Amino acid sequence: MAYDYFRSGADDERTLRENERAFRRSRLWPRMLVDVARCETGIELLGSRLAFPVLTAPMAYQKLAHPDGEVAMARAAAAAGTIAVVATLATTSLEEIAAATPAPKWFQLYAQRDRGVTRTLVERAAAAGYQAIMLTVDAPVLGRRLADVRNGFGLPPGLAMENLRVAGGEGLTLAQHVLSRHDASMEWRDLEWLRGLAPVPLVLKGVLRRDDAVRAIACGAAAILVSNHGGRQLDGTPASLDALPGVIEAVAGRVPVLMDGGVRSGGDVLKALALGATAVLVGRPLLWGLAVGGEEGALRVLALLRGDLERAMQLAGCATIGAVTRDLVELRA
Ligand code: FNR
Ligand code: LAC
Repeated sequence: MAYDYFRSGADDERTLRENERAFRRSRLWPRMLVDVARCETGIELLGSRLAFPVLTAPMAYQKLAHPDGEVAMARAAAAAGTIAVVATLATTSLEEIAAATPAPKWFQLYAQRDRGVTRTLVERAAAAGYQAIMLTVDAPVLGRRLADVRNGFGLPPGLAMENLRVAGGEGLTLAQHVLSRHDASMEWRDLEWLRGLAPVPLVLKGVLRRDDAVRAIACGAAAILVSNHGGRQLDGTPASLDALPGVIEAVAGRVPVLMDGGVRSGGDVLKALALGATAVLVGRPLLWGLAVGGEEGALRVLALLRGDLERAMQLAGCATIGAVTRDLVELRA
């Protein structure tokens, strides 16, 4: 049941497949005879220094993968020198995760129907030192994941959505939980209210369209995450990699643009960066690492990605992230 939940995409899983395929279709055009004896993968993002441009994606219910759950994931991110994005639907409270490591973290927000609950979540995250609020905008309702429907998937007894103090075993499926709690009425104009709740930057997760990206900036977003939720929401959307260039063009450098969906290797990271992304997020591979080896397992996945990126950069003739230019990648339909 847990494996099905982690792996699945919505409906026919076309978008889920496309995310990885888009990376496989695209090509790298390496530059030769560049001094890459030293390679520097570090970046700056919203005031934080990252050892390499890969963040851990917010994912619900991480104690389903390993008893150490979100704490292990956050510690792995810290040890790797990057930022963990902690989910509203975590099975560990945001305060406990914050206490587990002093490294910078962001909080992923699902806006709740009860605005008082949303307000409290944002205030708690800010008080606990989270450095950005990442509002997920692609899930007013939950996508239909057929395996989860068959399994009647919900949080099992013994675990709880600790940030919301909702226990598992209450008989609600995840889809029912989302339907009863998430605010499906949220609109652009509500972002002003949200931004007023705490003085932390707001990042919008789940933007695919150019016009939405422009609107996000007009509403004060400090960064935009191009994402189709790992193919778990609306099936039939383009691969994140294919949506990226349009958003990059529309944003025109005004705010950092991040992407996630299908990133599985250092070459994939390089491709996203070449198209203009400032950083990428990785989802499922980290859950597999977490399931196999807890904190060490998740850290191993991050270390593999970092080493892989460094090698890809050197082989492509890039000694720094700044040297990763648009001409290095060719997108193919
Ligand atoms: C997610 N994702 C997600 N996103 C979010 O904003 N809030 C959430 O609670 C979750 N939960 C979640 C659970 C699981 C099991 C998965 C696999 C994904 C989406 C996630 O943040 C990210 O967008 C994708 O996972 C990226 O795609 P890849 O790297 O998994 O291909
Ligand atoms: C998911 C949610 C909860 O993708 O965002 O399962």
